[in-house]
Amino acid sequence: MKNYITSILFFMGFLIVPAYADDKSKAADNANLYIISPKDGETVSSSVKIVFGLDGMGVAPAGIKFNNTGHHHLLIDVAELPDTNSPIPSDDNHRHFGKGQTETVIELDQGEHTLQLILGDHMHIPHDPVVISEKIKINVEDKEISPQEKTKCISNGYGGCK
Ligand SMILES: [Cu+2]
Repeated sequence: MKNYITSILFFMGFLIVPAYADDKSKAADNANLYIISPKDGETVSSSVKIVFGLDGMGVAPAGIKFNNTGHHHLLIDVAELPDTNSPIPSDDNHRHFGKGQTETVIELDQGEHTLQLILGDHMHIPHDPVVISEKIKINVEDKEISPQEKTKCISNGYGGCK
């Protein structure tokens, strides 16, 4: 009788534990996600161009289920990773690139910011194991004004732009 109950418990445990793990999209063994630009510690202007790097896997738009692919998610100033068994949240700090983009330009306030990339599958759920980049820190300074813009401001009689 005791054996019987043990077997049932064992069997139930077997059913419950791997259930979600099996559903997750598998990452390629050699997957490597990284931020090409800006560099860690770089000082940039408030319009920041960010270039995503991914080796060992491919990029596919959201909704397209294809082995060894995913789409980029940019985590801006995210201190604590969201639950990696659920779809990545979508807000100002968690940006999705569901069309398969591999770069973007974002506006950031002056000061220090962190950037990190995480790959999500067709359902926006991180892979197993999670494909994530190192977190980099950048420093954002005042927006630079282009020479053309400066000339325009001077010719408008403002004596230059602030
Ligand atoms: Cu997504």
